[in-house]
Amino acid sequence: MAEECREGVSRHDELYESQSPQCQYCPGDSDDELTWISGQVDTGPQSSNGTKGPCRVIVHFDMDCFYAQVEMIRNPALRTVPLGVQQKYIIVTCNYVARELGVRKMMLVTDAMEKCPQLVLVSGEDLSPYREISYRVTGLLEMFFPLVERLGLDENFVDITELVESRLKQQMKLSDISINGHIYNQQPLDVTVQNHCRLAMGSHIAAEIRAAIHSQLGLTGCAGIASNKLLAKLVSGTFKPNQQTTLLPESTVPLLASLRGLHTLPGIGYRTACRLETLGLQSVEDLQRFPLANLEKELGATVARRVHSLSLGIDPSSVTPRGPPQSLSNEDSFRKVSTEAEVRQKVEELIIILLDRMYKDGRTPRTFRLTIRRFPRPVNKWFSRESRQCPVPGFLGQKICSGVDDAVGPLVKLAMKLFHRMVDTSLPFRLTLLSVCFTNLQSSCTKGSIQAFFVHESPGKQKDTPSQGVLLGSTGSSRRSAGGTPQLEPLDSSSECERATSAPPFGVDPSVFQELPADIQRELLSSIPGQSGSVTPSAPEPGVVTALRIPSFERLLQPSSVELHPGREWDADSCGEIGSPACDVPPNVDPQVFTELPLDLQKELLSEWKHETSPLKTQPPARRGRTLVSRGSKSATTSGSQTNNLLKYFKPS
Ligand code: DCP
Ligand code: MG
Ligand code: MG
Repeated sequence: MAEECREGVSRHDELYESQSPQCQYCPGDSDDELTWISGQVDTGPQSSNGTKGPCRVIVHFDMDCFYAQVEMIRNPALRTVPLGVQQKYIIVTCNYVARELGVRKMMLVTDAMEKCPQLVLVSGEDLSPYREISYRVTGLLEMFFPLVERLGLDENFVDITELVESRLKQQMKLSDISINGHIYNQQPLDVTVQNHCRLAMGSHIAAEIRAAIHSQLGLTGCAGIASNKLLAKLVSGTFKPNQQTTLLPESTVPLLASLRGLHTLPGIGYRTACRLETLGLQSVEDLQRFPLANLEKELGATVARRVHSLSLGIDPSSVTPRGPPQSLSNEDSFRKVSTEAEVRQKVEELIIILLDRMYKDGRTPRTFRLTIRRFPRPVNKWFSRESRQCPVPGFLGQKICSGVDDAVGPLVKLAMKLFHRMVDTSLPFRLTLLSVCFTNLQSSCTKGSIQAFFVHESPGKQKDTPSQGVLLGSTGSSRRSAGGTPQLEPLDSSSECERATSAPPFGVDPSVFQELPADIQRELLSSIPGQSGSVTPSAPEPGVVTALRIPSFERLLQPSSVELHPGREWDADSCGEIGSPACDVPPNVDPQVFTELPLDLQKELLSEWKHETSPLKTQPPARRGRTLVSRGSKSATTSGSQTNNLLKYFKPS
């Protein structure tokens, strides 16, 4: 049944938006099931399970019946009726009114209707509203805590250690400390134990955060407070809905023992659980007792140790803000698509929705990928998807990020080209899934201008971040309101502002800016509202990280195989997959880099190249690709007449 559900509800894959190239699908559906737990190791207070030394305090938040809550916010009349959110033939979630009446998450619609004939169904096929609210929740948390990590659409980890410590310093009498909410296993709080006090203080902060999420966004949710991410996640769903539970270190063992099977341990997905089962391991206790040396033989040292630690409740991984997703995709599954026309139509539908998301995201995609799944599935279901990808031509990238509709046609053409690389349409075929995906997303500011070559982003700060001036508090600092209750404060960004250096427009690396000739500096300045002509100091936006997107040396050193097709217009047929010859690119130019340039710069480079002397064009292939313009190309680098040639900005100095 579980497998069937996963098949039927392909959009669940999108829940786990790709934050890294490897983490495209949900944890249990890939090799990457340890991803969320395998990040950096925390270097703060060292006790990962709270048994020795001061522990970290981690909160895991999980929204109640998330999609259903979003639907109830959109239509408050749904609050009082049993509500199911439907994708294909599955109820992916339902509100708690429906749960009281026996409806469960991931039930077949037919079963749910049988249980609860008055169940009201809404379609949950379009994930946009859920995604939007999801980023608002994360944005709200990020306003007050620097360490926030998203997990799926409705969960966040927050490391509140610093705030706990600062509040404890202000606490007059530790004996007054109590726990807000439930204590797992009803373990008595011992205020003489340092970590009990830390977690107890954490429970009050967690309650404040939940109250803030409710007052600002109208959402309820559960929280788990513990000494690491693993335990916080495990404990957060103990009491539902709209409640919170704190795990004191001594109750770790019973918490782990309560898990029903190995796959219920976060970080151990279906695949690893299967491998462990072949070793005769069924339960978390089995894994705890299994000799590590034997486990290492089966899984390799790294995975074995991690998995073994997890079974003991040890998780040193830090709460790692991941920033915006590294790819955006849209996919659909179906019983049968077996003609080229059907594929084209499906692909077009998927692309239209994806383009809208890409436009709202604001970044420019550099790579486009098409994924298919065939029927019957291959014997090894872990390799049931096939993909092909290609670079997104520069002009198309610009169309995409400027939101013009005519990006659909060229993208469909590109997708069909990729499709034909996988499927021989002269033979019968049957597909059960199509997915379109933009990856290699790059920030752009003033699109289509030189400004676009300077990254100007605030990682993790999404457009949906709620306005400042609302509530909450800071990490490491808290103040008391008139009533004496500690209050959270927004993070102070003044230190970021102090980074302002000299003349460049914000978002532009000052040292790079100063290297540019005056006319280009002017162009940059004039492309920014309120900054024209004169060179005046300006501060970066709070939290802004500046970086230069003019091709880096590393990228320039990547080999490229470029064929000459001067003067040819772009068309989908001439654009290959990554690594294959690109269309209309000057020789010695990394095609990927070239596609990142705005159209006018591409044209300018092309026309300059066409006017170059023959040595550049006849350069031997072995020397190509080291730089956008070969170091050895005298005509491009040393000619006095080339002083203001754009090409010179794309070579290492
Ligand atoms: N979801 C989905 N497919 C799945 C699992 C979940 O589409 N296989 C969606 C619907 C959920 C949302 O993800 O609303 C969050 O998943 P949760 O497991 O947190 O479930 P809910 O938030 O709906 O309910 P709960 O109150 O139990 O957390
Ligand atoms: Mg939830
Ligand atoms: Mg959840």
